[in-house]
Amino acid sequence: MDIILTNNGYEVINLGIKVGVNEMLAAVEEHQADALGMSGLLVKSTLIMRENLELMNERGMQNVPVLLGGAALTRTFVERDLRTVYQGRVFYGKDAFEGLRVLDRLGELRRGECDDPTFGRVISERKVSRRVRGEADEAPEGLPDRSPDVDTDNPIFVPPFLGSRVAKGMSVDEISDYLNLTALFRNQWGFRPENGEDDPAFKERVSATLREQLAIAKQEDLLIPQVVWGHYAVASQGDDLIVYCDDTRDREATRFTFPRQHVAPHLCIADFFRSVESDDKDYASFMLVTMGPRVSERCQELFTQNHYSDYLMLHGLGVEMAEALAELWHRRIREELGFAEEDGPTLTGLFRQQYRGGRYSWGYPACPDLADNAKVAGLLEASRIGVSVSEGFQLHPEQTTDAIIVHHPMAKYFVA
Ligand code: B12
Repeated sequence: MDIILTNNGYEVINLGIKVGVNEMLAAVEEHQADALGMSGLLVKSTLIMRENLELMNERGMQNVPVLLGGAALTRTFVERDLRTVYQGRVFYGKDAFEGLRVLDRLGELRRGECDDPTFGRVISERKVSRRVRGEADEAPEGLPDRSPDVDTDNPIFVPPFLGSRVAKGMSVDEISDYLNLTALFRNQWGFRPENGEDDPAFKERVSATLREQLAIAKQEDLLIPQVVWGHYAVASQGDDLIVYCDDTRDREATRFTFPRQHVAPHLCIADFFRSVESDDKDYASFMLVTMGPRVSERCQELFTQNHYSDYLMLHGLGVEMAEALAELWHRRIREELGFAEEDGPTLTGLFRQQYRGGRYSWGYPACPDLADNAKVAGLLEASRIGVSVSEGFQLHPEQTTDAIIVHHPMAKYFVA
Protein backbone atom coordinates (compact mmCIF):
# COMPACT_ATOMS: atom_id res chain seq x y z
CA MET A 1 0.00 0.00 0.00
CA ASP A 2 2.69 2.44 1.12
CA ILE A 3 4.85 1.60 -1.90
CA ILE A 4 2.07 2.13 -4.44
CA LEU A 5 0.99 5.43 -2.91
CA THR A 6 4.54 6.73 -2.48
CA ASN A 7 5.33 5.87 -6.10
CA ASN A 8 2.28 7.88 -7.13
CA GLY A 9 3.34 11.05 -5.40
CA TYR A 10 1.65 10.71 -2.01
CA GLU A 11 3.47 11.23 1.24
CA VAL A 12 2.76 8.24 3.49
CA ILE A 13 3.38 8.31 7.23
CA ASN A 14 3.68 4.58 7.87
CA LEU A 15 3.13 3.90 11.55
CA GLY A 16 3.80 0.16 11.19
CA ILE A 17 1.80 -2.71 12.63
CA LYS A 18 -0.12 -3.10 15.90
CA VAL A 19 -0.53 0.65 16.39
CA GLY A 20 -2.95 1.95 19.02
CA VAL A 21 -5.70 4.35 18.00
CA ASN A 22 -4.31 7.25 20.05
CA GLU A 23 -1.00 7.05 18.27
CA MET A 24 -2.82 6.96 14.91
CA LEU A 25 -5.00 9.94 15.65
CA ALA A 26 -2.08 11.93 17.06
CA ALA A 27 -0.20 11.29 13.81
CA VAL A 28 -3.22 12.40 11.76
CA GLU A 29 -3.24 15.69 13.65
CA GLU A 30 0.49 16.20 13.70
CA HIS A 31 0.85 15.68 9.96
CA GLN A 32 -2.50 17.24 9.03
CA ALA A 33 -3.20 14.04 7.11
CA ASP A 34 -5.67 14.11 4.21
CA ALA A 35 -6.79 10.55 5.00
CA LEU A 36 -6.18 7.69 7.42
CA GLY A 37 -5.64 4.11 6.21
CA MET A 38 -5.96 1.02 8.39
CA SER A 39 -5.32 -2.60 7.50
CA GLY A 40 -6.93 -5.55 9.26
CA LEU A 41 -5.50 -9.04 8.87
CA LEU A 42 -7.35 -10.68 11.73
CA VAL A 43 -11.10 -10.61 12.32
CA LYS A 44 -10.47 -9.16 15.77
CA SER A 45 -9.03 -6.08 14.07
CA THR A 46 -12.38 -5.40 12.36
CA LEU A 47 -14.01 -4.78 15.73
CA ILE A 48 -11.11 -2.55 16.68
CA MET A 49 -11.67 -0.57 13.48
CA ARG A 50 -15.30 0.00 14.39
CA GLU A 51 -14.24 1.26 17.82
CA ASN A 52 -11.63 3.49 16.20
CA LEU A 53 -14.27 5.03 13.92
CA GLU A 54 -16.57 5.62 16.90
CA LEU A 55 -13.73 7.36 18.72
CA MET A 56 -13.06 9.54 15.69
CA ASN A 57 -16.73 10.57 15.78
CA GLU A 58 -16.45 11.41 19.48
CA ARG A 59 -13.34 13.47 18.92
CA GLY A 60 -14.95 15.36 16.03
CA MET A 61 -12.47 13.99 13.50
CA GLN A 62 -15.09 12.97 10.94
CA ASN A 63 -13.58 15.36 8.42
CA VAL A 64 -10.79 12.78 7.97
CA PRO A 65 -11.65 10.18 5.29
CA VAL A 66 -10.75 6.63 6.31
CA LEU A 67 -9.56 3.83 4.00
CA LEU A 68 -9.82 0.26 5.19
CA GLY A 69 -8.44 -2.97 3.73
CA GLY A 70 -6.83 -6.30 4.57
CA ALA A 71 -7.80 -9.96 4.61
CA ALA A 72 -10.24 -9.67 7.49
CA LEU A 73 -12.47 -7.04 5.85
CA THR A 74 -15.06 -7.29 3.13
CA ARG A 75 -16.58 -4.63 0.94
CA THR A 76 -20.04 -5.29 2.40
CA PHE A 77 -18.79 -4.94 5.96
CA VAL A 78 -17.08 -1.62 5.23
CA GLU A 79 -19.52 -0.07 2.77
CA ARG A 80 -22.75 -1.25 4.40
CA ASP A 81 -21.97 -1.61 8.09
CA LEU A 82 -19.06 0.67 8.90
CA ARG A 83 -20.49 3.52 6.85
CA THR A 84 -23.44 3.59 9.23
CA VAL A 85 -20.99 3.96 12.14
CA TYR A 86 -18.67 6.68 10.87
CA GLN A 87 -19.99 10.17 10.32
CA GLY A 88 -17.23 10.92 7.81
CA ARG A 89 -16.30 9.19 4.56
CA VAL A 90 -15.10 5.59 4.77
CA PHE A 91 -13.89 3.39 1.91
CA TYR A 92 -12.98 -0.23 1.31
CA GLY A 93 -9.81 -0.96 -0.67
CA LYS A 94 -9.65 -4.44 -2.24
CA ASP A 95 -6.02 -3.69 -3.04
CA ALA A 96 -3.58 -0.81 -2.98
CA PHE A 97 -4.71 0.37 -6.44
CA GLU A 98 -8.26 0.85 -5.27
CA GLY A 99 -6.83 2.82 -2.34
CA LEU A 100 -4.94 4.98 -4.82
CA ARG A 101 -8.09 5.63 -6.89
CA VAL A 102 -9.99 6.70 -3.77
CA LEU A 103 -7.24 9.09 -2.72
CA ASP A 104 -7.10 10.61 -6.22
CA ARG A 105 -10.85 11.19 -6.11
CA LEU A 106 -10.66 12.68 -2.60
CA GLY A 107 -8.01 15.07 -3.93
CA GLU A 108 -10.41 16.19 -6.66
CA LEU A 109 -13.14 16.75 -4.08
CA ARG A 110 -10.81 18.73 -1.83
CA ARG A 111 -9.70 20.93 -4.71
CA GLY A 112 -13.35 21.55 -5.54
CA GLU A 113 -12.99 19.90 -8.96
CA CYS A 114 -16.07 17.82 -8.32
CA ASP A 115 -18.76 17.56 -5.72
CA ASP A 116 -20.16 14.29 -4.47
CA PRO A 117 -21.60 14.37 -0.95
CA THR A 118 -22.42 10.65 -1.10
CA PHE A 119 -18.85 9.55 -1.94
CA GLY A 120 -17.77 7.25 0.89
CA ARG A 121 -20.94 7.79 2.89
CA VAL A 122 -24.02 5.70 3.59
CA ILE A 123 -26.78 6.60 1.17
CA SER A 124 -29.70 4.87 2.78
CA GLU A 125 -30.45 3.60 6.27
CA ARG A 126 -29.97 -0.13 6.31
CA LYS A 127 -30.04 -2.70 8.99
CA VAL A 128 -26.70 -2.82 10.75
CA SER A 129 -25.37 -6.39 10.94
CA ARG A 130 -24.76 -8.19 14.21
CA ARG A 131 -21.06 -8.19 13.43
CA VAL A 132 -20.79 -4.40 13.39
CA ARG A 133 -22.55 -4.35 16.75
CA GLY A 134 -19.91 -6.78 17.99
CA GLU A 135 -22.42 -9.53 18.71
CA ALA A 136 -21.73 -13.20 18.20
CA ASP A 137 -24.18 -15.43 16.34
CA GLU A 138 -26.36 -17.31 18.79
CA ALA A 139 -26.53 -21.08 18.46
CA PRO A 140 -30.07 -22.27 17.62
CA GLU A 141 -31.93 -24.56 20.01
CA GLY A 142 -31.83 -28.30 19.53
CA LEU A 143 -28.34 -28.84 18.11
CA PRO A 144 -27.08 -32.40 18.64
CA ASP A 145 -24.32 -33.04 21.21
CA ARG A 146 -22.38 -34.88 18.57
CA SER A 147 -22.64 -35.11 14.80
CA PRO A 148 -24.27 -38.44 13.91
CA ASP A 149 -22.14 -38.52 10.73
CA VAL A 150 -18.77 -38.79 12.50
CA ASP A 151 -17.56 -42.35 13.11
CA THR A 152 -16.64 -43.25 16.67
CA ASP A 153 -14.80 -46.48 15.86
CA ASN A 154 -11.87 -45.05 13.89
CA PRO A 155 -8.45 -46.41 14.92
CA ILE A 156 -6.62 -44.49 17.62
CA PHE A 157 -2.91 -43.79 17.32
CA VAL A 158 -0.91 -43.79 20.52
CA PRO A 159 1.75 -41.05 20.42
CA PRO A 160 5.40 -41.86 21.21
CA PHE A 161 5.44 -39.41 24.15
CA LEU A 162 3.01 -37.22 26.07
CA GLY A 163 3.66 -33.55 26.90
CA SER A 164 5.56 -31.04 24.79
CA ARG A 165 9.00 -30.76 23.22
CA VAL A 166 11.04 -28.01 21.61
CA ALA A 167 12.87 -28.26 18.28
CA LYS A 168 15.34 -25.67 17.02
CA GLY A 169 17.98 -25.42 14.32
CA MET A 170 16.00 -27.06 11.49
CA SER A 171 17.51 -26.58 8.06
CA VAL A 172 16.06 -23.69 6.08
CA ASP A 173 16.49 -25.74 2.89
CA GLU A 174 14.44 -28.62 4.28
CA ILE A 175 11.64 -26.20 5.21
CA SER A 176 11.76 -24.51 1.81
CA ASP A 177 10.90 -27.87 0.19
CA TYR A 178 7.43 -27.37 1.72
CA LEU A 179 6.93 -23.85 0.30
CA ASN A 180 3.67 -23.17 -1.50
CA LEU A 181 5.29 -21.64 -4.59
CA THR A 182 2.00 -20.36 -6.02
CA ALA A 183 1.23 -18.43 -2.83
CA LEU A 184 4.78 -17.09 -2.62
CA PHE A 185 5.39 -16.20 -6.26
CA ARG A 186 1.96 -14.85 -7.13
CA ASN A 187 0.24 -13.64 -3.95
CA GLN A 188 3.23 -12.41 -1.97
CA TRP A 189 5.74 -11.42 -4.65
CA GLY A 190 3.25 -10.50 -7.39
CA PHE A 191 4.99 -12.39 -10.26
CA ARG A 192 2.87 -13.53 -13.23
CA PRO A 193 3.61 -15.91 -16.14
CA GLU A 194 5.10 -14.09 -19.11
CA ASN A 195 5.02 -14.66 -22.87
CA GLY A 196 2.65 -17.61 -22.72
CA GLU A 197 4.73 -19.47 -20.11
CA ASP A 198 3.00 -22.49 -18.57
CA ASP A 199 2.99 -22.96 -14.79
CA PRO A 200 6.10 -25.21 -14.57
CA ALA A 201 8.12 -22.78 -16.73
CA PHE A 202 6.87 -19.84 -14.64
CA LYS A 203 7.87 -21.57 -11.39
CA GLU A 204 11.23 -22.57 -12.85
CA ARG A 205 11.97 -18.95 -13.80
CA VAL A 206 10.94 -17.42 -10.45
CA SER A 207 12.75 -20.19 -8.53
CA ALA A 208 16.01 -18.43 -9.39
CA THR A 209 14.80 -15.43 -7.38
CA LEU A 210 13.75 -17.75 -4.56
CA ARG A 211 17.24 -19.27 -4.44
CA GLU A 212 18.75 -15.76 -4.23
CA GLN A 213 16.38 -14.73 -1.46
CA LEU A 214 17.03 -17.90 0.53
CA ALA A 215 20.78 -17.38 0.18
CA ILE A 216 20.50 -13.83 1.57
CA ALA A 217 18.26 -15.00 4.41
CA LYS A 218 20.69 -17.79 5.30
CA GLN A 219 23.76 -15.59 5.08
CA GLU A 220 22.20 -12.97 7.34
CA ASP A 221 20.61 -15.54 9.67
CA LEU A 222 17.19 -13.99 9.21
CA LEU A 223 15.11 -17.14 9.46
CA ILE A 224 15.31 -18.86 12.83
CA PRO A 225 12.83 -21.75 12.70
CA GLN A 226 11.66 -23.03 16.05
CA VAL A 227 8.85 -25.35 17.03
CA VAL A 228 7.11 -26.42 20.17
CA TRP A 229 4.78 -29.37 19.79
CA GLY A 230 3.26 -32.09 21.87
CA HIS A 231 0.80 -34.93 22.23
CA TYR A 232 -1.87 -35.01 24.91
CA ALA A 233 -4.47 -37.31 26.37
CA VAL A 234 -7.88 -35.88 25.46
CA ALA A 235 -11.61 -36.62 25.50
CA SER A 236 -14.60 -34.82 24.09
CA GLN A 237 -17.61 -33.69 26.07
CA GLY A 238 -20.28 -32.17 23.81
CA ASP A 239 -18.61 -29.23 22.05
CA ASP A 240 -15.64 -29.28 24.43
CA LEU A 241 -12.30 -30.98 24.07
CA ILE A 242 -10.76 -31.75 27.45
CA VAL A 243 -6.98 -31.86 27.47
CA TYR A 244 -5.58 -33.84 30.42
CA CYS A 245 -2.30 -33.29 32.23
CA ASP A 246 -1.31 -36.93 31.71
CA ASP A 247 -2.69 -40.34 30.81
CA THR A 248 -4.20 -40.90 34.24
CA ARG A 249 -6.81 -38.42 32.95
CA ASP A 250 -7.71 -37.22 36.40
CA ARG A 251 -6.58 -33.57 35.97
CA GLU A 252 -7.53 -31.15 33.18
CA ALA A 253 -4.68 -29.10 31.74
CA THR A 254 -7.05 -27.03 29.62
CA ARG A 255 -10.31 -27.25 27.71
CA PHE A 256 -11.30 -25.91 24.29
CA THR A 257 -14.89 -25.18 23.25
CA PHE A 258 -15.46 -25.46 19.51
CA PRO A 259 -18.47 -24.16 17.57
CA ARG A 260 -20.90 -26.66 16.07
CA GLN A 261 -22.38 -26.26 12.58
CA HIS A 262 -25.94 -24.99 12.74
CA VAL A 263 -26.89 -27.13 9.75
CA ALA A 264 -26.39 -30.84 8.98
CA PRO A 265 -24.02 -32.63 9.38
CA HIS A 266 -23.56 -30.45 12.53
CA LEU A 267 -19.82 -30.96 12.68
CA CYS A 268 -17.70 -29.76 15.59
CA ILE A 269 -13.97 -30.46 16.06
CA ALA A 270 -14.70 -32.12 19.41
CA ASP A 271 -16.63 -34.87 17.56
CA PHE A 272 -13.39 -36.18 16.07
CA PHE A 273 -12.29 -37.45 19.48
CA ARG A 274 -13.65 -40.20 21.73
CA SER A 275 -16.10 -38.99 24.31
CA VAL A 276 -15.43 -38.89 28.08
CA GLU A 277 -17.97 -41.71 28.30
CA SER A 278 -15.96 -43.99 26.01
CA ASP A 279 -13.59 -46.63 27.41
CA ASP A 280 -11.07 -45.80 24.67
CA LYS A 281 -8.18 -43.44 25.33
CA ASP A 282 -7.78 -40.80 22.63
CA TYR A 283 -5.01 -38.29 21.90
CA ALA A 284 -4.59 -34.92 20.19
CA SER A 285 -1.44 -33.13 19.07
CA PHE A 286 -0.74 -29.41 19.16
CA MET A 287 2.00 -27.36 17.55
CA LEU A 288 3.23 -23.81 17.41
CA VAL A 289 5.88 -22.87 14.85
CA THR A 290 7.77 -19.62 14.31
CA MET A 291 10.35 -18.22 11.91
CA GLY A 292 11.64 -16.03 14.77
CA PRO A 293 11.85 -12.26 15.32
CA ARG A 294 14.82 -11.43 13.04
CA VAL A 295 12.85 -11.54 9.82
CA SER A 296 10.33 -8.94 11.06
CA GLU A 297 13.11 -6.74 12.42
CA ARG A 298 15.01 -6.84 9.12
CA CYS A 299 11.79 -6.14 7.18
CA GLN A 300 11.26 -3.05 9.32
CA GLU A 301 14.81 -1.86 8.65
CA LEU A 302 14.51 -2.39 4.90
CA PHE A 303 11.25 -0.47 4.93
CA THR A 304 12.56 2.54 6.82
CA GLN A 305 15.59 2.61 4.52
CA ASN A 306 13.21 2.75 1.51
CA HIS A 307 14.40 -0.61 0.12
CA TYR A 308 10.82 -1.47 -0.77
CA SER A 309 11.53 -4.23 -3.22
CA ASP A 310 13.87 -6.05 -0.81
CA TYR A 311 11.28 -5.54 1.90
CA LEU A 312 8.51 -7.14 -0.17
CA MET A 313 10.69 -10.10 -1.09
CA LEU A 314 11.83 -10.81 2.46
CA HIS A 315 8.41 -10.27 4.03
CA GLY A 316 6.77 -12.63 1.54
CA LEU A 317 9.48 -15.23 2.09
CA GLY A 318 9.15 -15.04 5.89
CA VAL A 319 5.37 -15.37 5.73
CA GLU A 320 5.40 -18.39 3.43
CA MET A 321 8.30 -20.04 5.29
CA ALA A 322 6.20 -19.93 8.48
CA GLU A 323 3.42 -21.69 6.58
CA ALA A 324 5.97 -24.18 5.11
CA LEU A 325 7.34 -24.97 8.57
CA ALA A 326 3.79 -25.70 9.74
CA GLU A 327 3.32 -28.08 6.81
CA LEU A 328 6.67 -29.80 7.51
CA TRP A 329 5.93 -30.17 11.22
CA HIS A 330 2.48 -31.52 10.59
CA ARG A 331 4.19 -34.19 8.47
CA ARG A 332 6.63 -34.86 11.36
CA ILE A 333 3.67 -35.36 13.70
CA ARG A 334 2.03 -37.79 11.26
CA GLU A 335 5.32 -39.72 11.24
CA GLU A 336 5.37 -39.82 15.03
CA LEU A 337 1.79 -41.03 15.14
CA GLY A 338 2.59 -43.67 12.56
CA PHE A 339 0.42 -42.91 9.54
CA ALA A 340 2.62 -40.67 7.36
CA GLU A 341 2.85 -43.41 4.72
CA GLU A 342 -0.80 -42.67 3.88
CA ASP A 343 0.20 -39.19 2.63
CA GLY A 344 -0.58 -38.27 -0.96
CA PRO A 345 2.40 -38.42 -3.31
CA THR A 346 2.79 -34.70 -4.10
CA LEU A 347 3.27 -31.47 -2.20
CA THR A 348 0.19 -29.98 -3.88
CA GLY A 349 -1.68 -33.01 -2.53
CA LEU A 350 -0.57 -32.13 1.00
CA PHE A 351 -1.85 -28.56 0.51
CA ARG A 352 -5.19 -30.22 -0.34
CA GLN A 353 -5.17 -32.26 2.88
CA GLN A 354 -4.27 -35.57 1.24
CA TYR A 355 -3.27 -37.21 4.50
CA ARG A 356 -5.02 -38.83 7.45
CA GLY A 357 -6.76 -36.26 9.63
CA GLY A 358 -6.47 -32.52 9.64
CA ARG A 359 -4.74 -29.45 11.01
CA TYR A 360 -6.86 -26.60 12.30
CA SER A 361 -5.45 -23.17 13.19
CA TRP A 362 -7.43 -20.97 15.54
CA GLY A 363 -9.00 -18.06 13.68
CA TYR A 364 -10.07 -20.31 10.78
CA PRO A 365 -13.76 -21.13 10.30
CA ALA A 366 -13.89 -24.46 12.19
CA CYS A 367 -12.30 -22.88 15.29
CA PRO A 368 -12.64 -19.12 15.00
CA ASP A 369 -11.86 -18.10 18.57
CA LEU A 370 -8.47 -16.39 18.51
CA ALA A 371 -8.49 -16.25 22.33
CA ASP A 372 -7.59 -19.95 22.20
CA ASN A 373 -4.15 -18.97 20.87
CA ALA A 374 -3.36 -18.05 24.49
CA LYS A 375 -4.46 -21.50 25.72
CA VAL A 376 -2.28 -23.24 23.13
CA ALA A 377 0.72 -21.04 23.96
CA GLY A 378 0.21 -21.80 27.66
CA LEU A 379 -0.22 -25.54 27.15
CA LEU A 380 2.90 -25.81 25.00
CA GLU A 381 4.88 -23.26 27.05
CA ALA A 382 5.60 -21.30 23.90
CA SER A 383 7.77 -18.79 25.76
CA ARG A 384 10.53 -21.42 25.44
CA ILE A 385 10.79 -20.47 21.76
CA GLY A 386 10.24 -16.77 22.39
CA VAL A 387 6.58 -16.68 21.33
CA SER A 388 4.03 -14.64 23.23
CA VAL A 389 0.35 -13.79 22.73
CA SER A 390 -0.80 -10.17 22.71
CA GLU A 391 -3.92 -8.77 24.36
CA GLY A 392 -5.64 -8.99 20.99
CA PHE A 393 -4.57 -12.68 20.83
CA GLN A 394 -2.03 -12.17 18.07
CA LEU A 395 1.06 -14.31 18.14
CA HIS A 396 4.45 -12.62 18.37
CA PRO A 397 6.75 -12.68 16.48
CA GLU A 398 4.57 -12.10 13.44
CA GLN A 399 5.66 -15.14 11.42
CA THR A 400 4.16 -17.63 13.85
CA THR A 401 1.24 -20.02 13.61
CA ASP A 402 -0.34 -22.63 15.86
CA ALA A 403 -2.68 -25.58 15.31
CA ILE A 404 -4.36 -28.65 16.69
CA ILE A 405 -3.61 -31.85 14.76
CA VAL A 406 -6.48 -34.32 14.60
CA HIS A 407 -5.95 -37.93 13.49
CA HIS A 408 -9.62 -38.79 12.76
CA PRO A 409 -9.87 -39.50 9.00
CA MET A 410 -13.02 -37.38 8.68
CA ALA A 411 -11.28 -34.32 10.14
CA LYS A 412 -11.03 -31.99 7.13
CA TYR A 413 -11.70 -28.25 6.74
CA PHE A 414 -15.28 -27.18 7.36
CA VAL A 415 -17.09 -24.00 8.29
CA ALA A 416 -18.81 -23.95 11.68
C1 B12 B 1 0.11 -15.75 4.80
C2 B12 B 1 -0.87 -15.84 5.95
C3 B12 B 1 -0.35 -16.03 7.22
C4 B12 B 1 1.15 -16.02 7.52
C5 B12 B 1 1.65 -14.59 7.71
C6 B12 B 1 0.69 -13.58 8.26
C7 B12 B 1 1.23 -12.16 8.12
N1 B12 B 1 1.36 -11.47 9.20
O1 B12 B 1 1.53 -11.67 7.06
C8 B12 B 1 1.24 -16.84 8.81
C9 B12 B 1 1.48 -18.29 8.46
C10 B12 B 1 2.32 -16.43 9.81
C11 B12 B 1 -0.19 -16.65 9.34
C12 B12 B 1 -0.52 -16.84 10.64
C13 B12 B 1 -1.80 -16.67 11.13
N2 B12 B 1 -2.92 -16.46 10.43
CO1 B12 B 1 -2.91 -16.11 8.58
N3 B12 B 1 -3.13 -15.84 6.69
C14 B12 B 1 -2.27 -15.73 5.73
C15 B12 B 1 -3.01 -15.56 4.38
C16 B12 B 1 -3.04 -16.94 3.71
C17 B12 B 1 -2.45 -14.54 3.42
C18 B12 B 1 -2.19 -13.15 4.04
C19 B12 B 1 -1.26 -12.38 3.15
O2 B12 B 1 -0.07 -12.27 3.41
N4 B12 B 1 -1.78 -11.85 2.04
C20 B12 B 1 -0.99 -11.10 1.06
C21 B12 B 1 -1.08 -9.62 1.40
C22 B12 B 1 -0.27 -8.79 0.43
O3 B12 B 1 -2.46 -9.30 1.28
P1 B12 B 1 -3.26 -8.46 2.32
O4 B12 B 1 -2.56 -8.34 3.62
O5 B12 B 1 -4.67 -8.96 2.35
O6 B12 B 1 -3.26 -7.00 1.67
C23 B12 B 1 -3.79 -6.72 0.39
C24 B12 B 1 -5.24 -6.25 0.40
O7 B12 B 1 -6.00 -6.83 1.44
C25 B12 B 1 -5.15 -4.75 0.45
N5 B12 B 1 -5.05 -4.08 1.74
C26 B12 B 1 -4.55 -4.53 2.90
N6 B12 B 1 -4.60 -3.56 3.82
C27 B12 B 1 -5.11 -2.47 3.23
C28 B12 B 1 -5.36 -1.21 3.74
C29 B12 B 1 -5.92 -0.25 2.90
C30 B12 B 1 -6.17 1.11 3.44
C31 B12 B 1 -6.23 -0.57 1.54
C32 B12 B 1 -6.81 0.43 0.66
C33 B12 B 1 -5.95 -1.84 1.05
C34 B12 B 1 -5.41 -2.78 1.89
O8 B12 B 1 -3.99 -4.45 -0.26
C35 B12 B 1 -3.02 -5.50 -0.11
C36 B12 B 1 -2.33 -5.71 -1.43
O9 B12 B 1 -3.23 -5.95 -2.45
C37 B12 B 1 -4.43 -15.10 4.87
C38 B12 B 1 -5.60 -15.51 3.98
C39 B12 B 1 -5.76 -14.59 2.79
N7 B12 B 1 -6.01 -15.16 1.68
O10 B12 B 1 -5.63 -13.37 2.89
C40 B12 B 1 -4.51 -15.77 6.26
C41 B12 B 1 -5.31 -15.07 7.35
C42 B12 B 1 -5.01 -13.59 7.37
N8 B12 B 1 -4.76 -15.70 8.61
C43 B12 B 1 -5.63 -15.94 9.45
C44 B12 B 1 -5.35 -16.50 10.73
C45 B12 B 1 -6.52 -16.90 11.58
C46 B12 B 1 -4.03 -16.67 11.19
C47 B12 B 1 -3.60 -17.15 12.58
C48 B12 B 1 -4.35 -16.51 13.74
C49 B12 B 1 -3.71 -18.70 12.61
C50 B12 B 1 -3.09 -19.30 13.85
N9 B12 B 1 -3.90 -19.55 14.85
O11 B12 B 1 -1.92 -19.56 13.88
C51 B12 B 1 -2.10 -16.76 12.59
C52 B12 B 1 -1.87 -15.41 13.28
C53 B12 B 1 -0.42 -14.99 13.23
C54 B12 B 1 -0.08 -13.98 14.26
N10 B12 B 1 1.16 -13.55 14.19
O12 B12 B 1 -0.87 -13.64 15.11
C55 B12 B 1 -7.04 -15.56 9.00
C56 B12 B 1 -7.54 -14.28 9.70
C57 B12 B 1 -9.02 -14.30 9.94
C58 B12 B 1 -9.31 -14.17 11.42
N11 B12 B 1 -10.05 -15.10 11.96
O13 B12 B 1 -8.90 -13.28 12.09
C59 B12 B 1 -6.86 -15.41 7.45
C60 B12 B 1 -7.75 -14.34 6.77
C61 B12 B 1 -7.16 -16.80 6.85
C62 B12 B 1 -8.65 -17.19 6.91
N12 B12 B 1 -9.28 -17.31 5.78
O14 B12 B 1 -9.23 -17.39 7.92
N13 B12 B 1 -1.04 -16.28 8.35
